Amino acid sequence: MTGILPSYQRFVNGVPVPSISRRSFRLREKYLIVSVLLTFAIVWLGALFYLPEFKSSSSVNDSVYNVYKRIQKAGPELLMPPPLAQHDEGRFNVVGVVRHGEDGDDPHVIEDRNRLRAKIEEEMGMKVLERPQFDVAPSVSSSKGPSKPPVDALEEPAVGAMKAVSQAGAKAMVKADSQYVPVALKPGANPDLKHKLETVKEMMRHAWNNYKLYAWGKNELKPMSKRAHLSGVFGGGDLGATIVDGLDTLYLMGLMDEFREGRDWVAQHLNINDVDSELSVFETTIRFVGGLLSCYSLTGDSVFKDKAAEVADALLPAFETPTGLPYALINPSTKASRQYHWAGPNSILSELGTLHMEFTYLSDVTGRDVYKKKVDRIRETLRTIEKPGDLYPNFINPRTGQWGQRHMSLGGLGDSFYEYLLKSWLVSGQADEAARVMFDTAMQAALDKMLRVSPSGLSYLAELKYGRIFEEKMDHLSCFAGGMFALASTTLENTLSDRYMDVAKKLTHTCHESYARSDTKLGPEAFRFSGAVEARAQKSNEKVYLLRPETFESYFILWRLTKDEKYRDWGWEAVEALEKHCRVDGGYTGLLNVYHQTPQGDDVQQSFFLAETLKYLYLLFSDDTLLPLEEWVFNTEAHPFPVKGKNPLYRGVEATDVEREDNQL
Ligand code: DMJ
Repeated sequence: MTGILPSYQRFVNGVPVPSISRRSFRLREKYLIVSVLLTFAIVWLGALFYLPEFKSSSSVNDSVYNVYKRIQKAGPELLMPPPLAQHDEGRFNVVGVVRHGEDGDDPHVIEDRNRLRAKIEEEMGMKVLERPQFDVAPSVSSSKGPSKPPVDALEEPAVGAMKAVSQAGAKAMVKADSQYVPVALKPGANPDLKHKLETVKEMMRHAWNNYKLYAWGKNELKPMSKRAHLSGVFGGGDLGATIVDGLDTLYLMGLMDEFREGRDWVAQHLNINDVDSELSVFETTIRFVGGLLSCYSLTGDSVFKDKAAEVADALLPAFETPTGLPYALINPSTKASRQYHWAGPNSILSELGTLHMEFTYLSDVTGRDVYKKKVDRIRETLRTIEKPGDLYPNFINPRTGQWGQRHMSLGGLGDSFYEYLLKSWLVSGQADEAARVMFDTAMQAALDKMLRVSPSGLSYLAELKYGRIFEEKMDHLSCFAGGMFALASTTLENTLSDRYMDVAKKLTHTCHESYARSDTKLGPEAFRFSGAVEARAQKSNEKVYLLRPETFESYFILWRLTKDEKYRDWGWEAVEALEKHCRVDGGYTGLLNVYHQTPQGDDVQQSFFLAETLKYLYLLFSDDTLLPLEEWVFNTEAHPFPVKGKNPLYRGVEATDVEREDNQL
């Protein structure tokens, strides 16, 4: 019977050939069968070879694994040597700077590794990348100890040596993987100081842990409602502003576990190009580019450098204006730029003038000129433009290069432009002389026209409009000026030096008074001098305290430069006030009215509280060897940058040929 099962009827020369057993295959079929068998064999062998963990489950696999091991033993010609054991990675090469796998590596291993790398690169036509050598600072007590400092250790036995190396290392090249070892106090330091440092460090932990708990990856924390704070200057994206801004403070305090989790977030999740809303060019530069560059100089971890360049690249379209002065806002996705509605067609002086340090340093560490060219152009426009009474109005139109209304201030809208003239000169190793000249000229005019003295003798910086005093008011933001004038005084001997130091002390005293005259002992957002009112806010929007750092910044700089104990005392008063009024279960909040005994919170933990406020308070109680002022310059967000030519952690590179070509475009 036929037909129950389908039979594969074949014909040879027209004659049916019924039996399948006697049937022979066509050539195409043979190929098919052979290739199926071959594929199966390759997959099976491949699995055995590449998945050696199968070795325990089969004796055949065992032997494959043994072959693999034998090949590995046959030498570095065939396989890359395994990475060093974790405990061998950090070598205490010089005190203050850690280098990886340098002296302790067997020279044969290094040579073999290089030969193998060259061979792979030649044969495969691709570049072999180094395994990232990220590690945190080593134990301070041993040259070969665990790879991070004890979390609570503030002391380092070899502080003297660290200083020596910093100085001797001024001209030395530093390897890309060198790290800064932060040390807050000499051994045997005063227990009171130690207690103060521990207190500030614990505040940082409280701020960080709550952000981590309730708003991780978002920009800021609402510490009272315990959720993310979404509005603000960072657009609508999840850019982890608190992480990026707070990282170098964690590092300097030796909070290495926290630093590591922040660093990993940056590596895996910081993607500015995903953001489809408007960011402030200025805020993104000072907090993100500045924070990342600072971490790069401290650690040598190239993740930070690469991310800083990625962020800056996203901002570049904002500079496409006839004068090169950037617009205020940019959308990284659409690349559309615009101004703030309230500023009309104008850009803001303190914003466009506070990019110089970050963009110049970024060019030096990447070898890409594009960033430096942008800020050099801004500088040139401002240097050559006519300036009313040697001062710079707060508004300028980037399309026409014309000043907007003639409002001048060392507070909001003007402040950090002047700060960056001084600091660009300092961080360049005093090479950027044009900046210093612009600074001294403008400051002479500012002191002549803006500096006022109240009836009771308090000095303050008032605001000008069309050359006249506009308001007898000083912003909290202007309180950075004490530190700025003190730095200007001690870094260059000129006809203004003595005046600068005198003004620095007087302004800082006034800012302290604005704190001392409030019920909370925290300073208002702005304070006035009119009639009987001195150093006190009058309008309700002036009575807020936003966790700002400027007054403590001046305490810190003046402490370092004068050694007058009162600055430390004032800083401690501030710590106690912050703990009493701003600390809540979920972090730290700003206050709505500093003149209330029990003020209401504003429910925002600003990212600059971690970047600046706590950092300056910590540095105020630490030894001068932690970020010495001759070797580090703080950007306006308190991110420390190494001084070029003086600090071996500057990490500048020569442009490669590719980058040189790129730079010419
Ligand atoms: C910070 O973002 C910077 O210090 C900026 O220059 C001014 N304002 C805040 C802190 O108050």
